[in-house]
Amino acid sequence: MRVQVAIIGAGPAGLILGQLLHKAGVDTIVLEAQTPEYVLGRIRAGVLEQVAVDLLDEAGVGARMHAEGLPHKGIELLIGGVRHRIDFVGLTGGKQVMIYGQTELTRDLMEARAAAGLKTVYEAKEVSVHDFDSDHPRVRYTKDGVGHEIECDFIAGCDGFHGVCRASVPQNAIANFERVYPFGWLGLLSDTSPVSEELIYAKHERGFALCSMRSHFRSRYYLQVPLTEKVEEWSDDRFWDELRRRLDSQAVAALVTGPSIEKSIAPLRSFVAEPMRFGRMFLAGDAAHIVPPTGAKGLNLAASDVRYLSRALVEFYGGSSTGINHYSARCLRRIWKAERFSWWMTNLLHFFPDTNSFDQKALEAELDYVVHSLAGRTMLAENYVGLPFDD
Ligand code: FAS
Ligand code: PHB
Repeated sequence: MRVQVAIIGAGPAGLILGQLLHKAGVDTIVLEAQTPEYVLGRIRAGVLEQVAVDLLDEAGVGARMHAEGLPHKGIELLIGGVRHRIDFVGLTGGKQVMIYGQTELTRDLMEARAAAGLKTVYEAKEVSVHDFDSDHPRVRYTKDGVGHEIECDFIAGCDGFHGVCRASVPQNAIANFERVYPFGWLGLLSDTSPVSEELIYAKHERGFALCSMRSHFRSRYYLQVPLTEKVEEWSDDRFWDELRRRLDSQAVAALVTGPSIEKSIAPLRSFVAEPMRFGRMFLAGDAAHIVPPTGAKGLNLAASDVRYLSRALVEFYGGSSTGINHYSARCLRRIWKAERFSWWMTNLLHFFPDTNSFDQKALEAELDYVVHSLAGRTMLAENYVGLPFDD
């Protein structure tokens, strides 16, 4: 089989790329290790930057997002029991974010790809990538025990942090930058009305908490927990009790509890692999970088990479290699700004058990400065809503 671009991974990065290339007449195949149900069952991101919203519109999959998504004009920081609103619209000249779950976004993309009759192989096993340092890369996989080989012009490694593409790059050709945090996020999804109109990021001596949502009827909550915690040790009641301890009386009074429909613990990590291009193979999304979810950047960075990559590949087929030659540098400049913001938000809002007392006090002073300074609130707001592209 031959295609122009073989996309590994049917998460947001792979599916958005597939849609954008399809609209430009570039033929693709998507190879996904899991079933569609498994991919949709992973509860992940909830916040879309305007650039991601625009890209989904460009990909032709924005209708349900605009119908069901919730535009948000700010967030609240709850620090020492005091709320500080970060007014996105006022601080960024009108920018805002869209609350729309990654699960729904992925469902929309899956349906659009199927409706267009584009080839996607789910449960593709033993995927391997070959000769990406030549002009004739190939991808191999098995499906139902039958081996297949795909000849292509390019391989898009959209296969996430544990994927095969980055792992196939020789060690001496890639540099990894990483920070692992000494805690995780215990997340709970419930069909209950959200505790507030906007997201609440709470810093508490017992640990960080986040009150988010997916709609007016479905809420998403997170608690910072030690890495030693096991999700099976957290009953719903224990979760709700701990969340109440970290919120103010206004939120506690408004909290509607109910049975969890999903509960999981995610580790927190900052990670970047450089470069993101290896001959005819490009990494995009979590395959190349990971951020702690504190800044709500993971999915948005995947969209950002794919915006650059789709344009570069279309340019190549139009006769210019400028885009593919600049892909890695352009992505990394934006990625590192989002990595810095996510690392900064994580340091400011979490309780670090082993941080020395001076550093802890300095972080508290920094947060106090940020929420009481126009410059500090503006910096937070313009990074949270998403920095402009410097195309
Ligand atoms: P993904 O990991 O979503 O997709 C990669 C796909 O490749 C997967 O479907 C995988 O099955 C497939 N794959 C892997 N190896 C393969 C192989 N060898 N062959 C074929 N297919 C293969 N971001 C936020 O903004 N907010 C959040 O709250 C948030 N929470 C998260 C919680 C968790 C537990 C995780 C892991 C991530 C979270 N993220 C969050 C980040 C997340 O949203 C990612 O940024 C987003 O999924 C990135 O999309 P992709 O790059 O497409 O990677
Ligand atoms: C979510 O709703 O899942 C969410 C929102 C904001 C974050 C992280 C996760 O910073």
